[in-house]
Amino acid sequence: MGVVNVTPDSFSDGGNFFETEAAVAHALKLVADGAEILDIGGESTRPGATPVGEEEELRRVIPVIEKLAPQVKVPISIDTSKPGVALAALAAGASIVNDIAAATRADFSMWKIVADHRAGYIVMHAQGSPPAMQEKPAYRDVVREVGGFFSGRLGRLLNEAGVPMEQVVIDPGIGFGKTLEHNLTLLAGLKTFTKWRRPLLVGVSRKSFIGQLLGADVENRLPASLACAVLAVGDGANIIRTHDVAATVQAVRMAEAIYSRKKNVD
Ligand code: 7PJ
Repeated sequence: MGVVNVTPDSFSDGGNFFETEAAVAHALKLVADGAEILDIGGESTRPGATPVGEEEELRRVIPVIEKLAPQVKVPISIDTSKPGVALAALAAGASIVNDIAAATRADFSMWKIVADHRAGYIVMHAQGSPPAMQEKPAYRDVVREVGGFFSGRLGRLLNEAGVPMEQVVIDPGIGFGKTLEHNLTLLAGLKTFTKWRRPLLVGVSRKSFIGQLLGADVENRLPASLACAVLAVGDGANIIRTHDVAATVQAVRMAEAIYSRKKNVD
């Protein structure tokens, strides 16, 4: 899954022609590099980031999805916490909702939209919401608690909103309300999350826990991101969310070739 950020700080300073064109061009490059899903996001979820209003988020992402959808065969996911943005994105040609606020969602409107559109739905774990989530993350047993969240949520999606399991991807939400120790423990325990028999998504690309462990700044985290991706695939991850598609595809393809032979000899 290739990341396409449509935020003014990554391109120009308004939801204008150039910003849209740059995002579309970037997305097409990611597909050429081997991305099999495009994740379009218009709101930064970095810890401490200021939230973006719905109107502004729509202005950023919808023109990109409208332009991109007719040009690509890969599914487009919308990275959003807002039901209104998800709805407009599905109408514009997206087919997956990447719900980064799945854990704190109180109302059912997002799930109803997913059910009505028969869209894919990424249920990502988080403790708290982006502005404050890194202030004091706390778990007794992070792998158990994230697993408990998936169990509860898959049941509610089906029973309360009519979203069948087949539409759902699970994601432990690396970096979302987690300390360095929590992130490493989740990655070490990833195999546990294969028991739901749903595709497992992992997003580690350039994240700050890599900087915390290794002291690498954000431009120099690719080797560690690839190490995480390779290990995650070995433990059953099916989708790797990344900014660096070409490098990640190469690392993951090599890992898969070796892992698949390992299974044959056990
Ligand atoms: C994730 C995401 C992730 C899913 C971001 C960043 C933060 N969506 N959106 N999983 N991370 N599903 O890329 O640093 O891990 S934004």
